[in-house]
Amino acid sequence: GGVQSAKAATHFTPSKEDYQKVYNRIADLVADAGDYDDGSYGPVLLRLAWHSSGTYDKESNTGGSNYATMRFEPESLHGANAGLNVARELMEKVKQEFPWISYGDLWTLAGVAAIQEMGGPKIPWRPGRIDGVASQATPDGRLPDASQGADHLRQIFYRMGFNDQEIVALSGAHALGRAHRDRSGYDGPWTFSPTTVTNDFFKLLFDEKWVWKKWEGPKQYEDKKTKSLMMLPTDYVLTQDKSFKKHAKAYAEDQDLWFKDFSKAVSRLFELGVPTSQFVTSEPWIMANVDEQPA
Ligand code: ZEM
Repeated sequence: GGVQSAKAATHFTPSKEDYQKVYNRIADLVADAGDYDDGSYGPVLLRLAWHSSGTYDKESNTGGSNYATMRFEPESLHGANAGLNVARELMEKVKQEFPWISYGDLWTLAGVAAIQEMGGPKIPWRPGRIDGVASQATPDGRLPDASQGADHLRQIFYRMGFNDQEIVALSGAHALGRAHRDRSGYDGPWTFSPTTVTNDFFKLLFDEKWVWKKWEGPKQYEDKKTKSLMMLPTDYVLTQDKSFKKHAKAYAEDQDLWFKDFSKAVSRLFELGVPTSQFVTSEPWIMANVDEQPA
């Protein structure tokens, strides 16, 4: 009736084109990283999107990407989120330019742009997350602990509603980026091309010989040959657990298969905790890469 239409008239309803503009702005920032890490903000943006989504608990239906509660203390100070201030501050610039977008939509769209612009598969995405309040923040301990084994991975990811195949598919994100001494305590990249999405994480897991790194830091593996790559205990376990290994091998042998499964799992990950009724479209969108658009 009248109330509804009056409301619609006074509110800006962004279209897919408006979200594409945000995507494009994020893509500019991803590429314009100067000397930061390996020359891209893509990996740290993907990590922000993942940590804002991976707090989901299906039993209590709390956590997930809906409210972007990592903006608030103490969640912003949780050990697992160390270093993500870099990504949040970067996205703050985009928020200034497009104040109508919610933080949850902004951060997950940044994850999508990061994957797509670094050469990964298309990640179906749709907007609808709303900004929450500090009391909706999740307790510490919901994100995985890299020092643990297969039981822990299952406990954490089953809680989000994922199965073994999806755990392995999602873990392939470690093709990207690196660990930082002053963030997690771990050190180094997983692959030789940390700003390109490839299935090299899986290939290297099986092709290289992994030995414990001899150092004062937390227990991590290094490749015996070059000593320049790393694996976390939770990464290496993907080659040890029978069920994980089956999927990891399949992804090592077939990048297309991994792209397909990774896309599906990430798309779901980014929607955890968002009520279906909040989404503006029932069919998720495929955002265009920068190089697919007219210059
Ligand atoms: Zn990560 N991850 N992750 N991850 N992750 C790190 C870095 C990155 C685990 C983990 O403890 C760590 C997923 C799953 C899991 C990325 C994406 C995704 C780091 C290093 C650690 C310790 C942080 C640092 O020092 O900066 C564990 C235990 C996981 C369980 C399977 C999933 C799922 C991801 C996305 C879908 C990315 C992109 C990075 C690199 C960040 C950067 O700054 O370069």
